Amino acid sequence: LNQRGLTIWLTGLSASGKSTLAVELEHQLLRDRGVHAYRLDGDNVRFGLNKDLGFSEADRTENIRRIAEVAKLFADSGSIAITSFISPYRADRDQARALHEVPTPGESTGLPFVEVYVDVPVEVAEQRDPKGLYKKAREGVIKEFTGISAPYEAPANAEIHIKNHELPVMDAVKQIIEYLDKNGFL
Ligand code: GGZ
Repeated sequence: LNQRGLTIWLTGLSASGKSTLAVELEHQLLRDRGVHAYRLDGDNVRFGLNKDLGFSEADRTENIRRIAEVAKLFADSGSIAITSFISPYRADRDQARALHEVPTPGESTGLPFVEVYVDVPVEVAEQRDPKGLYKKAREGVIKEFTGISAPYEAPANAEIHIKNHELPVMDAVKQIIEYLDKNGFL
């Protein structure tokens, strides 16, 4: 048995719907496909492993670096790692990709890295504002808020581009599962 996994890397603004998508994707992979999937998100990473990190550019870079290393371990163990972080900097996402795709010594191939751009216009995310964070960012209470006072560098070559405004979550998940099927990952 030599079954290796992969990492599905979601990127997008706060309130773009990454978490909802990740939860449903994990659920369908487990329930319908019987493959093991594990979600990494703010709740289980930023409050644990990365609780020493904030939202400066350097801290976000370190946040993403550690998450990429952990995702790679899950993928290497045969799981599908699903990461759900803003990951606003293109260079950081490219590093995460390289970490997976470049074979480690002793392996002949790297691990697949599937970047998913969860795309909603910032106006839509701000309109949703489920936690009132955009409002606080506008008021200057939260500094360096992605999309308002800190950058979001949209992916140019993501494997999957989900236009997530007014797209039902089931359709978005379907788009990802179809990609995985078509590429022989499931
Ligand atoms: C962006 C922030 C900030 C700032 C707190 N900028 O909607 P949420 O609440 O649940 O998701 C956001 C989350 C972003 O953490 P990530 O680890 O995904 O960010 S990154 O990949 O950039 O490291 C938001 C909340 O944390 N949050 N302050 N200044 N989002």
